[in-house]
Amino acid sequence: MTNQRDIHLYTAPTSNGWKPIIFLEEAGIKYDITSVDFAKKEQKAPEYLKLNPNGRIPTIIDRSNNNFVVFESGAILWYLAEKYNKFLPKNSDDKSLTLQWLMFQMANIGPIMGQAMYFQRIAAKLGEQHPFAIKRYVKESRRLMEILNTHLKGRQYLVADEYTVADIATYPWARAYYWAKLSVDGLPHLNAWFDRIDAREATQRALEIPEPFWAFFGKGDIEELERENAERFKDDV
Ligand SMILES: N[C@@H](CCC(=O)N[C@@H](CS)C(=O)NCC(=O)O)C(=O)O
Repeated sequence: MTNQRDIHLYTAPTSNGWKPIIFLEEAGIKYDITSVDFAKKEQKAPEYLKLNPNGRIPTIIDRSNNNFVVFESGAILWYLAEKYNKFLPKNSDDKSLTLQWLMFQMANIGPIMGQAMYFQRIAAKLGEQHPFAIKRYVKESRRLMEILNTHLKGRQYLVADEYTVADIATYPWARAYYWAKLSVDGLPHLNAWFDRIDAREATQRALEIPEPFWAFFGKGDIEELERENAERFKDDV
């Protein structure tokens, strides 16, 4: 007899790291979790690189499928959606739309907002000032938020008025606009979508696993959290 659960998740409290947690909490699936400590560079350890060659979180191992490993948060969400038959529309066009918005998050919102966050909250804090990069990434991030806002007009969720993996991927990024020093003023449909997802208990519970990082959402001692977070990346400069 073993108490091991099917899914073993390696993650950390970040926008990408929360995606599989949101899925699993929403779907009511029990899972094992290993919190990866960036301060100790655990994401770059040789053992971890065998699971995730990119040296980043999240990663899952599916013990019920010959320890099949999945890395890249979008691929993890898709794998879980197919495995558990949740948060993925049945209709093939809606399924394609879900993949399109998931790709939009993975290829645009994540990388661009991630750089807006990095240059302002990490590089600047470590003494690297790059105003042009900041201007570019914040402007691009705002443009991406405007695209979401336009698309969400008259819609409850990104696709087919149901909560899908596209919402699950996009929310922990877009909702962290504070950390990217990005204004979402004047974007009523995006803000209404935030309110709708903020009201989902399982999603909010997920944001406290493996531990909260409230600074992403403008709460807590921002100065201290910013300092602590930047410290983890001090070898970058
Ligand atoms: N495209 C990857 C990006 C993963 C990623 O950048 N993860 C960040 C946290 S949000 C990370 O592990 N950072 C640690 C590092 O850069 O060493 C995914 O979506 O899984």
